[in-house]
Amino acid sequence: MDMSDHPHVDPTADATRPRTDAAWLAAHWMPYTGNRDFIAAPRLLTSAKGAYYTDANGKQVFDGLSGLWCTGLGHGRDEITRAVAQQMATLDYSPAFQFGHPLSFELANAIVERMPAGLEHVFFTGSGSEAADTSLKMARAYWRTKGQGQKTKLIGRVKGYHGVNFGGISVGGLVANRKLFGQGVDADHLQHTQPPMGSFYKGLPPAEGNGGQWPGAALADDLLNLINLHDASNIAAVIVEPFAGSAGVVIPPQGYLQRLRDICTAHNILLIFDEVISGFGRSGGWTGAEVFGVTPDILNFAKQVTNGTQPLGGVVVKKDIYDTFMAAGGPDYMLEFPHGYTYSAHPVACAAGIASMKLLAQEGAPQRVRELAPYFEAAVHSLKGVKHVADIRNFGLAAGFSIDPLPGEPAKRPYDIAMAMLAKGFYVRYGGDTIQLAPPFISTPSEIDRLVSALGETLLATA
Ligand code: PXG
Ligand code: PLP
Repeated sequence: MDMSDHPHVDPTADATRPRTDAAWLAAHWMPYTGNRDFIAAPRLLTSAKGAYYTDANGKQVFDGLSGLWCTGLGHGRDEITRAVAQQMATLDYSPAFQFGHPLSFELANAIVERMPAGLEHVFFTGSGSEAADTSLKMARAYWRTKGQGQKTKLIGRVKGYHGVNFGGISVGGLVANRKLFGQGVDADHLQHTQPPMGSFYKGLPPAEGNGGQWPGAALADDLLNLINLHDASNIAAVIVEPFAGSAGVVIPPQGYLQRLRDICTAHNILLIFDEVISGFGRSGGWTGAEVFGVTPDILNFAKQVTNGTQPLGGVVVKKDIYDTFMAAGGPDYMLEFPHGYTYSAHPVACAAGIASMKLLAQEGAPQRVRELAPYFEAAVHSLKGVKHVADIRNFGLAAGFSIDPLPGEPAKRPYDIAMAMLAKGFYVRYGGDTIQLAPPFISTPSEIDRLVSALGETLLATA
């Protein structure tokens, strides 16, 4: 068959440079991407080392978001590369159901060791979205197993992000992620905790707010309103991010998470922390739970667990939850939880996870973040008062900037800013009316300075 006039075959292609013609690029429908814009001006990264990418033109780009919040140790870490290569050559796959391999147990124990006391059993998934839906199904099944099958309603939070599967978007509170998709899973939402524009709080907003203008920790009492409305006998779980990443880095007021914990405990509702971004270093501890001093019943992770090198996520549960399923499992040959993925605890992903967890510990990554965080906080807040900056929020090595919207086009200016930053050699995240920074844990103070001053210059130059 002659393929020479097929649009996907280009006989004139230069093998030394990636193809970028529209017909070629359109074959991949890219996720969360303006595909038409990308095809018109492709942004192709071809290699990465440490805190920098190299793009298809050979230009160095600082990784101002650690990939998508997942490569805190920097790129191209030899220990992870070797572990993955060796695992590929030794056991590239083994059936996830009814069989095991030693690495998943090693990784599960390494994770449990880093969890707050009480979270003892890890269920592996392939991503954060799968972790979210797994945790929600676990919560419902837990109550049904205990004879309280009417406890099905799930409570999320406005501005929450829990991935893109049906459970996750139902509890999620970013409307753009939900509005195209119709009926989801039965859920309701707490108010968000984002302070009014112009608050410029550093770290956690105060418990009692700003002269009474801002309710602070009392926002958690919104859960009592939802309990009044739905009754706790119908509610399975509350799921929140300790601090919200995707929404533009939204930090809980002091005391907020503890108050949610207390209300959940008093009303027999499970509390789920989605730590896909806050976990394994970004918050300045192994978990946000540890840093905020509040332990959930279920904790979700992904991203940083493999330093982004392999898709892997999971759900860690309290002993009581695991024991409840085991006790209700029927005869021993029966399975206790009819759920799992072909790639749950994939051996190669587990190898990457074990190597990453070791590196995080060896390099004291959570502590390094804790030490760097005040410097980062001072740097990002130095942009207070700069053109277009409506608010700045930060925690650990994460910061969100709210950008004054262009009339009718709230997402346009952040896009323009991110593109101008890229032209200067800095990758930053734009989403909604925000710009987000999450530099690698290995960043130096001078790299943080360069990133923030480039952002300052870009803001001044943006229309
Ligand atoms: N929960 C939380 C809290 C997340 O942040 C997910 C679940 C879903 O994980 P997966 O692995 O299915 O993508 C996430 C992911 C961004 C951005 O720039 C955030 C995420 C993913 C991609 C981009 O805000 N969060
Ligand atoms: N769809 C079909 C037809 C399948 O056979 C399977 C798994 O066997 C799935 C979806 C689920 O895939 P995964 O386990 O990778 O989530």
